[in-house]
Amino acid sequence: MLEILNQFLLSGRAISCEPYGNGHINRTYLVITDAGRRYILQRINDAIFRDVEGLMRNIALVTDYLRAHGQTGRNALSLVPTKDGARYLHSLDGGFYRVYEFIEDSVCLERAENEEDFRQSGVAFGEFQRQLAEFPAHTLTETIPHFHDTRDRYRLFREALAADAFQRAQEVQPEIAFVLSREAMAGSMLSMLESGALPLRVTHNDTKLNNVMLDAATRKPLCVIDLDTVMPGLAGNDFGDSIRFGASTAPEDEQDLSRVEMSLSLYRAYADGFLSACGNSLQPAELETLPLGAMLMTLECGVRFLTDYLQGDTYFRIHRAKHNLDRCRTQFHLVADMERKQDAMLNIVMELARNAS
Ligand code: ADP
Ligand code: GN1
Ligand code: MG
Repeated sequence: MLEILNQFLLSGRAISCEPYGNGHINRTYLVITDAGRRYILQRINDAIFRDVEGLMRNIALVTDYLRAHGQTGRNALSLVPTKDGARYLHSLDGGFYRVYEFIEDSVCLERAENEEDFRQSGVAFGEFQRQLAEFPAHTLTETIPHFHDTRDRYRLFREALAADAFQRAQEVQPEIAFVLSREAMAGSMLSMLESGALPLRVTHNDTKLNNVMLDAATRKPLCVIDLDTVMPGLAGNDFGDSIRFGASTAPEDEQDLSRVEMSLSLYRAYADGFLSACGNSLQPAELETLPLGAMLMTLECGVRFLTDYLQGDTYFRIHRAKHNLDRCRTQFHLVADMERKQDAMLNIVMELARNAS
């Protein structure tokens, strides 16, 4: 690793490089130099992101745009170039590496410790949405085609089920039934996009709480990170993925399902932050689909975990046997809970949107 780091324009010489964070996709390391500077090194998962050049161009375009529009210092991710002036390194070991400035004096949460932190993460993603409202979407590469195409996720699930390459289908019959009974819902938002009822926006597409940095002292948002999936998408999906992860009362891989619930007060806190930051820029049809976005993103994520389980855990990094199955079960438990709470979810959005306008 130190050899790889030596090819980036760091301030000082790297003296340590340790695995860092809880991402499921890339490999992330915290780097410290003898000049006392810290950096984030990432090995990009090029099995998942097939077009690394396009991906890194996206990140440069978005971060340059944010900086040009006033997001300086800790308010935007900063790529550190290689000594050759490139945005990333294609190393001799075959890996693709990038380095970011470490965002100092910040916190990155796996769980909402309180409602206010979760509200502030809503502000961060709402601002992100608003800041990129005029961004030329056509300049972005689609880094993972059909990423939040829930219909297509169902197609891939059916393929994995038919193949059942690891003979795991038998043990997950209740989960399979859960997926199949909700297929009608899968295409609902995309159909609205296709009919012109919903606009396409530049969205983040991975709005987990641990993709937001808050200032450690003020607990106010600094910036949004993990820009690998910034692509044209739906506002409801970005809102929904935040709720999926952050409004749950338990971690994504909780094994005791009695602890897993979609908290309406966390939901309200997030919706409040998100809408206060971007509310006026959303169309009425988008507002109405925010609760549906939460259900769909949670269903889709559960389907993805289950598909990966059926396929032998090749996509999401696992840390124990059946990890993806545990993750899938929390997601379906949350979907069922959201189905019961959908009227309340819609009322909250409508009430907050009225107050914001
Ligand atoms: P993944 O795609 O694998 O989720 P992320 O880009 O989200 O990777 O990074 C993983 C974790 O590393 C984040 O959740 C955060 O804790 C930390 N991290 C990433 N970039 C930075 C940064 N620039 N400064 C500080 N911490 C960071
Ligand atoms: C992955 O990269 P990370 O850990 O932030 C995944 C998301 C899933 C999430 C589930 C590129 O996010 O789509 O919602 O895991 N990212 C990709 O925790 O597939
Ligand atoms: Mg992440």
